Amino acid sequence: MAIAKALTIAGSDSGGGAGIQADLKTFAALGVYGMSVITAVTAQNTVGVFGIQEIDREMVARQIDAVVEDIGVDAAKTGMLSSAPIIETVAERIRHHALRGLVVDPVMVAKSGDRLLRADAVEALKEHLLPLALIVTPNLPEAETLVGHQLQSDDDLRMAARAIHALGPAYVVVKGGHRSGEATDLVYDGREFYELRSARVETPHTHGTGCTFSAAIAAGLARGLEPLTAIREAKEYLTGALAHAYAIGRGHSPVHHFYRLWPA
Ligand code: PXL
Repeated sequence: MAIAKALTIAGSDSGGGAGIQADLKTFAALGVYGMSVITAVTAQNTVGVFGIQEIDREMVARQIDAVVEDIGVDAAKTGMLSSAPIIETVAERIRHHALRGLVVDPVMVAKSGDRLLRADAVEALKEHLLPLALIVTPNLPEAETLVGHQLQSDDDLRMAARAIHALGPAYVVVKGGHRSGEATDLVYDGREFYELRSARVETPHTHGTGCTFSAAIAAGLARGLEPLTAIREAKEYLTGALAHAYAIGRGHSPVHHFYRLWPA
């Protein structure tokens, strides 16, 4: 059987724990051929982000064209997109190539608190990219930004999932990592709600968790899994990667992408 191929369209994390680097490690760990379109380069480590340089939109488009026209893409994810022009370019190329199986991780802020999406680009994300998404994976603060108000109760979360679903994605996953107690993810497919539960892993090493989760979903989709199965398997993979995270650097270290292959 031909190997499944997944693409990440995201920012580079020089520290190797988030962004493109986390995505490619996740694809490799899950047995999928990985490709990357870089939207921005960050100078970053486990402590913080020390510089961001965006890639010209023409160069972003050329990277997408190059991999799609030769290698092919079974599923894709987007991560850090940085600006409205980059979002518009990515959305236009995704439509042009009729890419399917798109997971949108609406990355806004790094673990260190540094902005990865310009404030004026949130509208572009909602208008141009979310309508193309099969699955969108906001954390709690991202869901609040997408709907424009704070979310507290379980009812608030369900209302938000409905509102985000109305923007276009077939599946909305509101991640539980920023909530208190169990790390319960709320999934909405336009008809039903599913609560995916897992015990919270107590670790300071959470750099790149969102990137890893959305990349793992894309890997599952590339391998032909149904969306809900891909989401469940990604959560299981991420929980293990968090449980096996090891310290590297002085700040928030990354998860252990290869915990199923070698001990840290
Ligand atoms: O986890 C969000 C994220 C996405 N992309 C890049 C990042 C981060 C978080 O640090 O650095 C490049």
